Amino acid sequence: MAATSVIVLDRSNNTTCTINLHGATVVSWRVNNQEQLFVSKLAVFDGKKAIRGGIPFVFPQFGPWSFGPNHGFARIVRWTLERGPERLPNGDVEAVLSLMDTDFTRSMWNYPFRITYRIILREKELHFHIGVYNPSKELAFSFNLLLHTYLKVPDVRKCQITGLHGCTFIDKTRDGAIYQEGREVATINEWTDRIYQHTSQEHIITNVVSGRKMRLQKYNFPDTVIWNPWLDKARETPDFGDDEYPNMVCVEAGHVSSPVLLLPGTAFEASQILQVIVNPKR
Ligand code: TA6
Repeated sequence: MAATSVIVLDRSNNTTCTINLHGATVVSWRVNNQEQLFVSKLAVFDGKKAIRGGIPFVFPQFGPWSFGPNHGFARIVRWTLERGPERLPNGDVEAVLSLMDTDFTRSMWNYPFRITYRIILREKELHFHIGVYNPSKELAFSFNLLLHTYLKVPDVRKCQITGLHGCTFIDKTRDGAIYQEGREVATINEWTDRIYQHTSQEHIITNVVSGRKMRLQKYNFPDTVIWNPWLDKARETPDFGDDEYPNMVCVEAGHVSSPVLLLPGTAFEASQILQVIVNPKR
């Protein structure tokens, strides 16, 4: 019997987080039974490709890669459950996942590495702590790292995203041309695929599920990717329903516009916190 691929963190009060070991993909985060993440109805769970939605783990490459698949291999390999799910004294529930190099990964990227990925489910928050370690004694390596977060929204055209004003961004819908964000809050009314550089440590996304706001805080993730395929790209994507683009927005914390250089024997750490803002005043 195949070992389980799905880990459920249950904090009671209908607050749960479900993680698929394929790609360490968080596939569900329910707060008082309200799903916060978008997963396409056409998502594939055959272990052959990335799950279309939730929060896939992007490493060692963001975007096209001459050595392997788009967005690297971490989101299409099976991770290990190191610890948990475990209830902490304060009621939070945590699990620790890990990934290390294998023949498969070394066939594309010939470096030893260790990743630990700690996920903590709090009352209205989901915390992500990532450690990338270079166990080599002589080889340094460089990598991108990004959490490819698909937020579920009633209508993406009503969302406003803070924390991007004044930032330079690479616009992948305009052949990678570089612009500066002039708007106080960014909105999405067309195909959007932007790598914003040196963004604020905090973004607020309005009009997520139940019309609430989502706070995204990030540490050691200097960049933020904003993506919505809109209709034409959705039509071109087999595991994305043609009618689904209004109900999602990707706000992706990452270290992508420049690679992380990891010297032998050293580690890199980065974190993200997602928080459902219940009190609209905050
Ligand atoms: O994060 C945005 C992006 O880089 C878009 O260009 C789009 O390709 C998206 O990732 C999804 O990529 P995927 O390989 O999962 O289809």
